[in-house]
Amino acid sequence: MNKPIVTRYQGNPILTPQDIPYTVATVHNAGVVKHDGRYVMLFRSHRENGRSILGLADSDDGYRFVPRGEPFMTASTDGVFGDYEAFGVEDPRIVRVEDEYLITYSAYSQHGVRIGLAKTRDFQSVERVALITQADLRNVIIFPQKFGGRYVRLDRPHSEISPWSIWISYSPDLVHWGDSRVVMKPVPYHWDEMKIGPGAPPIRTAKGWLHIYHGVFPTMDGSVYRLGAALHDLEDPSKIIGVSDRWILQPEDPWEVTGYVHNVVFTCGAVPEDDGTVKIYWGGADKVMCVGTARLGDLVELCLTDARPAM
Ligand code: BMA
Repeated sequence: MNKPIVTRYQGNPILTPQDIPYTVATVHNAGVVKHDGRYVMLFRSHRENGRSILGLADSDDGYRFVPRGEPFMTASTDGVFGDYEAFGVEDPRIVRVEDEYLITYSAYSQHGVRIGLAKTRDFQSVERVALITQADLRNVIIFPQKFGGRYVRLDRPHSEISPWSIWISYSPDLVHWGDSRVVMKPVPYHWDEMKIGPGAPPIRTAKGWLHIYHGVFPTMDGSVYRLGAALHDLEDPSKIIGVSDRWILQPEDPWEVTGYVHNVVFTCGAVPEDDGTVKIYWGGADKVMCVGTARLGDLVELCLTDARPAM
């Protein structure tokens, strides 16, 4: 067997529904960033009506998180956000661009799923900015810097003709997006053959932008969600340098194999550390939060030396 790329934290799961001071059925798919030297986790929770809200937890070490007393974002009831968030808010990603944190989240309603963009500077208050996609688009991650004066994101439109694939789009103002192109597709008869989607916001390394994504494989016993790694060009992120042929994490621990949805590891956040490691956060079986560490160099190396085609 290959040496594991991700070392699971011994204390997993690090956050569960029982830890939350308000009633939730799940704690999963969290975006995580370091803010003022502390870790902030924005997690998704199903309420007992099956609709999702976002809650916050704080940590000094990235492993032991203390949840706050109230949810941070619940479905808006006002204006255009109210129209498109009626079924809840899900799967937040957080990225720092200049001096603001941008939060992209799935907004569900009877009109389908769209992506909302919100901003915060302090994780005390939050301001909704715009709905930045039409329907049936999920998993938007924004790069932490601009390219040629434009913001860049990876996104994942849904299509009946082509399997769910990863696209890139550009914006002058975070609100209007375009110049979209497909950059990466599932590979037939491969662990990610059914669909792929952006995972954690890309991390800058000397050899390229490292993107940890999720891939799905269909089985007779339901779908399996795993994590993989891709490397994008530093100057032109629409160019993929390499995609690891191997997955980097699959459901193995009991709380990854069994939960709200079985056999799922799903990431929305990863935090690079000064020592060359990265803390990867993932939801286990859509029910609990887990963390593990990997060496950024090992992930980059996999993309460069053991690569499958991007498309
Ligand atoms: C996807 C999304 C994720 C979830 C995953 C596994 O379609 O709904 O939020 O983690 O399925 O259930």
